[in-house]
Amino acid sequence: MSNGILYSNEDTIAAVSTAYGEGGIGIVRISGPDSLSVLRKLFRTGRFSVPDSGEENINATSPNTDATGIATDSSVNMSDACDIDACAEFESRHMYYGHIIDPDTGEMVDEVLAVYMKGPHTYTCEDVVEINGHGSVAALRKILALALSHGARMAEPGEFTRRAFLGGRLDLSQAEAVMDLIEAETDGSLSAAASQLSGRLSARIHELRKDLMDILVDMAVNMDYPDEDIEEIVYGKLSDSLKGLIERIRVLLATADTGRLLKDGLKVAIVGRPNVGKSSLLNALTGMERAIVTHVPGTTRDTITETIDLGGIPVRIMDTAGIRETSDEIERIGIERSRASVQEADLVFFVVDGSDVLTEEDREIATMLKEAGKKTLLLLNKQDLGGVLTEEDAAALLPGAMVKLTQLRTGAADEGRVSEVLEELVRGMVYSGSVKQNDAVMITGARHEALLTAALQSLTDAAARTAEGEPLDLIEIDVHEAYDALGEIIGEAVAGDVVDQVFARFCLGK
Ligand SMILES: Nc1nc2c(ncn2[C@@H]2O[C@H](COP(=O)(O)OP(=O)(O)OP(=O)(O)O)[C@@H](O)[C@H]2O)c(=O)[nH]1
Ligand SMILES: [Mg+2]
Repeated sequence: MSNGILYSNEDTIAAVSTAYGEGGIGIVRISGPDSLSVLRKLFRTGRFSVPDSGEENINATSPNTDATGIATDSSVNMSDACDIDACAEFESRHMYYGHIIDPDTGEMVDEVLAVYMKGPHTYTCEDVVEINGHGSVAALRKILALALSHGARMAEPGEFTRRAFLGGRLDLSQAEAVMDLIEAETDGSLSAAASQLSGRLSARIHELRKDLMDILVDMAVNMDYPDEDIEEIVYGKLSDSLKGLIERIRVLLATADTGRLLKDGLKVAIVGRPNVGKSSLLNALTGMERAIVTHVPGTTRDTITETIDLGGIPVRIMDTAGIRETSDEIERIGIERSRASVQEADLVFFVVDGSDVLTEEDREIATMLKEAGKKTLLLLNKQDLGGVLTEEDAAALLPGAMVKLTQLRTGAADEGRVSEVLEELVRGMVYSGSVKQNDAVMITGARHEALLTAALQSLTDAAARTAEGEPLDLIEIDVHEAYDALGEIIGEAVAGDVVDQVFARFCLGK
């Protein structure tokens, strides 16, 4: 493997699978053949009581007596807890109440619920144990450390999902969807990831590959038993099939722009000269007092970024320092950042004071935006003070930009509507009219897009060769390339380093 890690399914891995930090619960996950034996060494069922407390305390029970996971009236004391063989059979998929005990010291680490899931119908296709402890960083670390010193090794990032892939439960595109799902920030990103995880993209790829295989078989037959009389029919049929497949791949690829937006979101830079209402716009969009707003020009010095959900698309909004000539060192650096954020942005909100005449600064910013060639929405703000600038002025300032009249003064009556208007606008700008978010199979990954593009190219070459009447064995090479490229999307016959790259994105514990 390219990163030097030897992946083997024969060992047992463990990791904290919930986010590090304080939480109601936290989960240590263990997967592999020794999962249950690790659990047995650490876990004692029933209530835990301190020895010599005067209570009746030695009554370790088999977990079977409490298959519902509800606390029983059994209890164990520390010395009993050290008796590692005292835990009897665990029934698969039953939750057991008990404690994690350090077998070496008898120390009670955490009160937990533990579940053992026998493979292969588990997340990893292996025996899996999950220990639900309190979400304390220290306790989770300790439970993990105990698991590691009693038969498990630390999981690599993404290794649980990698095992699901190697076990054949998920194909590569579904494994990628797991990470997309974890990272999803909006309903839109979530449903795109969930659809991919459910295998809708995989199914579409399988259909395409099946049809390509039919073509390859037909071609092979005709190559083996060439029949001059039907040559025209063979080429005609081949040409039709290729055209159909090319069209279907095109339709799929057409979803890539929307898919990418749903997954990666959209970056929007708010720019303008000082005091026009940029921070007021950020606050209106986020619905909170995120940035300081004052009447003093030059209030915002640094770039402030906040993510919001606009119509299902995660939108990262960057409020920037007002752009002007300045001798102030800090402000100057802030303005450099404003310019940089324009370069980074997919979309620019350019705010001008619509109640005032245009200034030289407005024109300079407009020139910068023209040069950057970014899609821009021009907001003529402060309409409540009386509109001085007209839509014609705006069109002259930045030809091609969309224009909106706004009033963003805090507390102004229509402040809330700004986000609605902008949402409508962002949707209109980014969704290519024909794509419906919910019912289409969507391409959300750059890797998938590149492979589909490669397949499309190979098939286009094949179609051109067919039209030229070139020999079938040449055409076959192109069709085969397309077949392989599509296979790589779902992880069929892919090289180990591709798999490594896919799982390198994953977090620990997944
Ligand atoms: N009357 C009126 N005042 C507004 C409107 N929008 C913003 N303001 C006011 O204009 C002033 C500047 O607003 P900010 O949002 O801080 O402007 P900015 O563009 O972020 O300014 P800098 O950070 O200095 O570049 C504040 O006093 C706002 O309340 C508006 O639509 N109408
Ligand atoms: Mg500001």
